[in-house]
Amino acid sequence: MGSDLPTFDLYTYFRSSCSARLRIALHLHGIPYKPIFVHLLKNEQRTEEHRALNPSLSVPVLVVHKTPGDSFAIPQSIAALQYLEEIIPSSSAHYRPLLPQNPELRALTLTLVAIISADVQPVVNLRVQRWIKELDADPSPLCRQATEAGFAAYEAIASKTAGVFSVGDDITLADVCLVPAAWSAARFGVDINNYPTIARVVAKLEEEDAVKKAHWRNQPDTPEEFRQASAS
Ligand SMILES: N[C@@H](CCC(=O)N[C@@H](CS)C(=O)NCC(=O)O)C(=O)O
Repeated sequence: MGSDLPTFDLYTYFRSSCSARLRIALHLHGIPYKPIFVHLLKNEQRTEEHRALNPSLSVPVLVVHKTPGDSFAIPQSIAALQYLEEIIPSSSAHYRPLLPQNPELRALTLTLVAIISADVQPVVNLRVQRWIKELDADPSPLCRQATEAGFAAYEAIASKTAGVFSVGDDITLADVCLVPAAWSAARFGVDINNYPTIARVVAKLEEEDAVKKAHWRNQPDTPEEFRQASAS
């Protein structure tokens, strides 16, 4: 990495869609990071050590080392994505804006980001699925329904804004959030082909090296049985 940026640690879990947003963005920028693995099924997000870093008891957390001895943590994925947008100077080799300059397109990009990050993911999150199971109910129908409702909204907007990607022909933060949501959707039995713009854009995104590197099947903490060269 060039000397123009801080160094980064990323608290991540292979199957976390929110962590995948950061992995994709960091790879798109070509910024190396040190992954620190938090096993969600083993409740490592609920330790006192993790609470001190992230009171929301979740991943990702992006830790920014500005100078030796001067670090801070960003414990929300969208805030971390936005931070990266703001600190990388246009003179940097890592500069690759993921938010359009045009205010209208930027607003539409952030609308798509919010559909995934505020309307869909919180409903399908691990802790919500666990709460539903505690009521002796099956969380799968709710996960599918919340994803389908969010994808219908995303499709309605992206069908008007998309070029090669969700908004125009450049990858934006909308795409960074969409592709991990599509991986989760597959687990919930959602047929992505019901959303033609989403299906087309996700297929294109999956050709990107940054997305391949960030894929949940390709992480150092991915268990052996999930490792596969080309699966969703
Ligand atoms: N709004 C948060 C959501 C983070 C979140 O829910 N992360 C999930 C993984 S995608 C998590 O850590 N879940 C652990 C749990 O629910 O116990 C963000 O965007 O960072």
